Amino acid sequence: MKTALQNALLYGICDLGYLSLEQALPVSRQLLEGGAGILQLRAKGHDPQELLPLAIELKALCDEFKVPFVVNDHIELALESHAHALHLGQDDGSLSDARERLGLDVILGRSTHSLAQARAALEEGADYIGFGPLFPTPTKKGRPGIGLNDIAKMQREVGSEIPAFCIGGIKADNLSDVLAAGAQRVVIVSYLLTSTDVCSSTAAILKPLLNKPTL
Ligand code: 3NM
Repeated sequence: MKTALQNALLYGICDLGYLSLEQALPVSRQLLEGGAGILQLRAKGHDPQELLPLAIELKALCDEFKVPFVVNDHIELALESHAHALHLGQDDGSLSDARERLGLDVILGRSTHSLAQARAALEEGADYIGFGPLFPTPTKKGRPGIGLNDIAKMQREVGSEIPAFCIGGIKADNLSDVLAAGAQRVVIVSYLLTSTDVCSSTAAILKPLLNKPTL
């Protein structure tokens, strides 16, 4: 799955803040059919034990599409669902502890909110990073946008070593600015999950990502 991670340009999230449990699986399928190259289960405020059946279904879906399935925050849920990856925020514990419990094959991702944090995540052994939020976003309330100025530098220093996904407030009408600032890969949550046709919107977002120049 580490090769599939290298190929992923668009990171989709099955976020239970936007989707009901019933919608989670069919909408995730639409994200993957549209070309998302990696999929995360994000379920803030949910009891992780109750998420196990969904996590197992999403893992099987991701296996079908040969893309990594990522569990956000919950290491036990990642273990029990045999997820390909675990994503940890800045305050969610050390990557080396997670590595010890999950083994060398599991992909570990880290959220970063500055150039310094992006460098530190590379240093501590992250397999990929999120970098943002670029813009303020209702999906992660209360955080200022970090803007576009550091993307090119982050991309050169960190994104040349491990996949770096820009995140936060990205949608169709600002994607060209984000790409012009140097982004190579993006995570998009609310714009895709609130779209009337998730599969077509995902495919439309993927298109310029496939055609962008590399730095
Ligand atoms: N993490 P949307 S921003 C889940 O900066 C998340 O670490 C962020 O959702 C970070 O595409 C974010 O709806 C929300 O803005 C992304």
